[in-house]
Amino acid sequence: MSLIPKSHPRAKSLMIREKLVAGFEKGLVAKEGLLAQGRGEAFDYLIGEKTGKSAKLAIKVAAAQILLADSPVISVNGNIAALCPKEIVKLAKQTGSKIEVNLFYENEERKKAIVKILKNNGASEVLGTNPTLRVILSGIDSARRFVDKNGIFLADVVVVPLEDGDRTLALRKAGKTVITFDLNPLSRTAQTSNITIVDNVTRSIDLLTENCKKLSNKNKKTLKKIVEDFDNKKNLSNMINEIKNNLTRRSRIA
Ligand code: PTJ
Repeated sequence: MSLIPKSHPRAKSLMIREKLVAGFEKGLVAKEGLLAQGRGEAFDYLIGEKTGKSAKLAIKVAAAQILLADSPVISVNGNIAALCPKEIVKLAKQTGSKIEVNLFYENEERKKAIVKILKNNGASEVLGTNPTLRVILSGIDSARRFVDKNGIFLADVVVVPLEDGDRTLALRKAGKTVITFDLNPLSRTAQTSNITIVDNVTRSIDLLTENCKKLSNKNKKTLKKIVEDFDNKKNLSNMINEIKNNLTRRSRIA
């Protein structure tokens, strides 16, 4: 049972933290994942802990891009498995995407725990665990280089929530379109992805699924136009302005 009173002004943020700590205790999250959460929380504070205009636009474009994909894959790490396993499976089912476990801090036990929680939440198949299908994605030194031959290796569009910059770049070099969730608009991941959703993944993952559902009856031409009209760099710059305006508003109150 949660020890956080619902009336606490920072209840939502503290509950997300609790989820991650519970995920750590269940063997899903790396120790470093707790630090990554802290980094995210700081940026979430700066964006006002809400899904801003730029994030909403990126979500719509990401949805169009996933619907246009021939072979979309959602990459899952420890933090994502702890924070939103049910929502990941829902997105995968809505879009026909494959799910692949891919870890920065490789650990077989943790991988098994992640697969288990995804399956408990309805995933029929989780890639990234069969050693005979393991291939190397060049340009990465971390364990993230090991990918599934039928998953990320083959994918044209890869959703990589909470990522590290090296792999984003390697995926781009391998010709893949990369969609990421990252609360830090200045991170290498945010800056090198094709579509960056600067928002807390726990707030926006369902919005992405809803947008996929809403756009699923649109024709290819309409979806392509949504993607082609989008400029990630410009959107990130708008996002930074949203943070600036938020801080200016707060400095007036203080
Ligand atoms: O489970 P593993 O072994 O694959 O490890 C996963 C972590 C997250 C530990 C690993 O990928 C890592 O070290 O990530 P970084 O380099 O710390 O980057 C994490 C990024 O995610 C940072 O830019 C954070 O601001 C951002 N972030 C943290 N929590 C959230 C988030 N973005 C969106 N939603 C969040 N809840």
